[in-house]
Amino acid sequence: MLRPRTIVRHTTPVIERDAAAELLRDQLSARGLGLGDVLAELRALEIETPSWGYGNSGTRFHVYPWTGAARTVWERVADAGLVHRLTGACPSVAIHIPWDRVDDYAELHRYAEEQGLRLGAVNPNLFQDDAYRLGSVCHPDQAVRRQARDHVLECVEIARAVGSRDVSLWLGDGTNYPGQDDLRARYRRLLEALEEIHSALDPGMRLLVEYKFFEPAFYSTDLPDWGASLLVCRRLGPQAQVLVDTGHHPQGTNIEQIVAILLAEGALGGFHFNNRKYADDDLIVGSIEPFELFLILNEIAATRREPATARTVEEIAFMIDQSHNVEGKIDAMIQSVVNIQTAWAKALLIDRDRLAEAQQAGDVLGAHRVLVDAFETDVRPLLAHLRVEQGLAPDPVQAFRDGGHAERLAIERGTTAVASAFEQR
Ligand code: PSV
Ligand code: MN
Repeated sequence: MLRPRTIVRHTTPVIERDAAAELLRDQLSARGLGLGDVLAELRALEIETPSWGYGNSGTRFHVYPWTGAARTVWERVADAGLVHRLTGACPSVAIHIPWDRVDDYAELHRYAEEQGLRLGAVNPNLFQDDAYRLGSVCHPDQAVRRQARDHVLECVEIARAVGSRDVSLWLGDGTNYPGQDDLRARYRRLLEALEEIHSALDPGMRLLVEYKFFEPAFYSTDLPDWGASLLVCRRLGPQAQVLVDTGHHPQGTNIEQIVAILLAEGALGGFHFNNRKYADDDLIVGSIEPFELFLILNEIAATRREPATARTVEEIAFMIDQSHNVEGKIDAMIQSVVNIQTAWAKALLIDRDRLAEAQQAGDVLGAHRVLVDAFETDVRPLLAHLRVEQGLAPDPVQAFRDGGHAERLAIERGTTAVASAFEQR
């Protein structure tokens, strides 16, 4: 039974806010952590947002245009700049070519800098040309393979021109029916193309190899899982690393274990964070499975200081890859950033000594409770503290909503009629 609710309206008295701060300090010191150290770790987390998350997008059924949504690459970069100004945590924006193609990349680079941003990962598009009906770099026709490879090489050039470290590769390649193509031949074609692309990278640049188990192909996918990506990366060399998109696994997959193994192998290059309920839903990060997000970030937090994994952890690209179909773009992006920061803060609060002791003693429930204890800690005061200390509003989603940004963008940009989901992403 639920008792009837009594609604009490009050503003939080200072004494209660101080009590929250006290509680937080107690919680930290009980775990042997200092507030300053935790804040430093929180400040260190940089999240890259995707240009394509700021434009209109939809499903194959319909695209609902959002008033004020970005229409050009310049507007997408401007929106990413606004997200960074409100969160203090998103200093780079990923671009997708040709969606973000411009004549002068030096100008785009300068424009991003004016917005307080770097241009981040460059994403080739190997799934939208008519020529790619049977695949891109795995296509049976050598001319199509060459077209695909040349496009990725163009992206390497763009990355070079804008000072970006990463080219982030996802293929839509695969087959729809058994017998449609020779699976081993497709794998050979894949390796051949990626070897050439990898050898075009400058020292310090990386090729991030993303996998996905289905879609748009439904029988076989040429890079279906982390194992295939890792095998390919191993063939290519240390400048190739695996990219984990959290929406790209079958239901029930233990993603945090994949992350743990890739970390141990020094092969985790980055994430595409989003959330899913059924397929590759590209929903707001942490909106459906916040515990999963916490467990993924736990693996990162646990290994960030270990000599064997510290270097890999330092270089991980924490990127968001989501599209907003029925909600606004910018506040939803900020919500994703907040959810990642929340999960990261909780992961930092795990009492690692107690956890190790319980694990060593075979105390199954005890070990589990250490994780749950951190997950259930209210880290909102901690994150609010972090933001206020950086001169930001304590709640960046609210700051966006109160700041008149949506209204201003609606006046400046209006509503854009859109043709199809992918054309506008
Ligand atoms: C494919 O589903 C994907 O996750 C890849 O990262 C693409 O680049 C992106 O989505 C396109 O929206
Ligand atoms: Mn992705």
